[in-house]
Amino acid sequence: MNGAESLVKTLLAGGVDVCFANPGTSEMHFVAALDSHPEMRCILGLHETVVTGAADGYARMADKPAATLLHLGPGLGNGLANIHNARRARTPMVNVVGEHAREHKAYNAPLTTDIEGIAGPVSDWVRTIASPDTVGRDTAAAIREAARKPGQISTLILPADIAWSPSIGPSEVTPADAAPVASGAEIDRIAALLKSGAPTVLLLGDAALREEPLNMAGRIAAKTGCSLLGPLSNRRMSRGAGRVPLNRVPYVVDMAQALLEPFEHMVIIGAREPVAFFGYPDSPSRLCPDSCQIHTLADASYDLPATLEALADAVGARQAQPVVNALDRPAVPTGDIDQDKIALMIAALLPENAVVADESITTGRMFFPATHTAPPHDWVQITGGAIGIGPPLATGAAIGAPGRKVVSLQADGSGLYSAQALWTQAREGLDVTTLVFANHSYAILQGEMRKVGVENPGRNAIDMLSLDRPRIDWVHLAKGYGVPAARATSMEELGDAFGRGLAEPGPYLIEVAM
Ligand SMILES: Cc1ncc(C[n+]2csc(CCOP(=O)(O)OP(=O)(O)O)c2C)c(N)n1
Repeated sequence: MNGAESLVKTLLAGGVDVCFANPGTSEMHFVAALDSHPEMRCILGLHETVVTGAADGYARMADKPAATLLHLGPGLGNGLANIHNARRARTPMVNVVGEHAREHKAYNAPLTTDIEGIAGPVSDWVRTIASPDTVGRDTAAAIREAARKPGQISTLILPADIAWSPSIGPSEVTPADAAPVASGAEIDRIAALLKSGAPTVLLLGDAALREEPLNMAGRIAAKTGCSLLGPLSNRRMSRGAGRVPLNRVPYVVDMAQALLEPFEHMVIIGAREPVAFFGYPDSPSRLCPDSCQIHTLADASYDLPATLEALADAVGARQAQPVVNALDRPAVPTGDIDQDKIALMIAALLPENAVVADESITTGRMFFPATHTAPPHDWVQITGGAIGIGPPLATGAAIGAPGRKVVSLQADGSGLYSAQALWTQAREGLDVTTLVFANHSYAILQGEMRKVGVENPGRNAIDMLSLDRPRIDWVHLAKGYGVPAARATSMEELGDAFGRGLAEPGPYLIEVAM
């Protein structure tokens, strides 16, 4: 057995059986090893940003890591933005990056780079495999580190000669250590705070946003009168009918400040203190009022469901009835298309148990209120602010959640960073219905420009923030990648096309004229 085979066998032994890939020459022995293991599902992405974004979407839904296969430093570099997003989401991921054969490195061939240097800032764990006999052990360590709560990025660098040399074989993967529960003393302190009646908000993040822990938080809120809130950007939220309604900290600083203003205490469970996305002149970075005390009961590395259960017990909330959303399917709106009507249409038509992948940027800023009452669904979104995750995220989510419809809510500018993920959706026959909000601009940045006081932008600024010269035709673009598509210019057309996309298996794209 060679090193590459040891690596594949160890991945499989560790439950990693999906590999998103864009290989090159230095990875050919690894490709051959993958080929001799059909139990590993290999999925080609036509750019590394598709590979890493899809691995993120997969892990968010499958609750276990995928592997990626990336070609030396430049391949890894192409995938960095979505590795960054995955790290912000605390998604587990095992990147396998090919490297030149060790002797060949000395000759400074064209693809030679400092791979560890490129990987370091976006990885929680990096290792270059040093011997064919440690491949199994190093791969097992990479999987174990990726699985460390709440989820980490492992990057394993595989020199070509180690891939092709004889190896002692795979290793067993030992499970990651159990996550801790908040201490009894801390639980009691927070319970006393909640019982005091002081205006308090629980900020819930990460695993606390799944159905059961969210329900437990709802019981605590029902019993104590505290408020519940989620961070702006989240890996995965359980939403819809029967679930506890949860709004997020708004993007716009004034709105966030207004929402947080009344609270004397913020209790953090699986999140971080909310801060503004950017700094602005004369605008704060922290969003809570200075008078608000921040209490971190548990960061995301804790066992959040068990921590919420312990807190519920401490305030006597186990039997309390949480407020949950009732199912409400509004009629599909008619007439001109606008953001509020799109939200209502989603609530009207979203299938039960759908997965919503959200990179809708400006158009989707207010999608949450109207979609609380849709049937139960999961919502995954861009987490690290690096745009271009939407099409791959939806692609990976569809592979990680087979049998569930994925609805991809996509801003046009962001979608163009990784539109070729549509080809992977077509090739794999993935059940993804994409709505592209075609405002033909970087609308969010036009707003940011106004915020810095530029009311009448000139030619350079207009050209940097608009996409309409020429307009991109998403219907042809999608069809070119093998995805059937339609354009909607009214709510009637949009409702029909969305219904069609949801009814038919496989990918479908609708360009929504905004
Ligand atoms: C990787 C990366 N490059 C650039 C940016 C800067 N940026 C933020 S939003 C944006 C444009 C978004 O436009 P679009 O996706 O069309 O959203 P809209 O606001 O129009 O809905 C850009 C370029 C970024 N956030 N991430």
